[in-house]
Amino acid sequence: FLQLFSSRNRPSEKCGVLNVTKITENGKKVRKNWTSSWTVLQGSSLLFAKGQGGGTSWFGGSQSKPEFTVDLRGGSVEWASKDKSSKKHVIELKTRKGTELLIQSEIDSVINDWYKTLVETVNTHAWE
Ligand code: I3S
Repeated sequence: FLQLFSSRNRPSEKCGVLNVTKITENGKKVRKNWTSSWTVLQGSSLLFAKGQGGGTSWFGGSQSKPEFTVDLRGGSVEWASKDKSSKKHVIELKTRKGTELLIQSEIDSVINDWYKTLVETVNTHAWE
């Protein structure tokens, strides 16, 4: 995981801290559980590692293992409708396998950048 982070920044790579929750897993609705996650996009994979209280002690430690990964190929990205969350700046990600995630940041520019990058990623890898 650290290797991913320290590798050269190609356009298909991006990382940062986002608020994340699953809302559906394999087509089944799951309970929301917003957590702050270190998020890394590499190619068509989006990796999440759980943060701890906003600190950085997990970084580089045993907890820097990805918590979960989603494959964006064949998935979709859109701004979440109001009924999905009361939060501002929420993106809804759907994977081909029927997992739905919400990702959010309080910071406009951060979430807008992620939106652009994720849309590009889905478009680039749509037919693989
Ligand atoms: O879509 P919901 O059910 O209103 O989502 C809220 C709940 O998940 C809530 O937790 P509880 O499961 O303890 O009720 C969360 O604290 C809220 O953040 C969720 O709503 P938002 O609108 O923040 O996504």
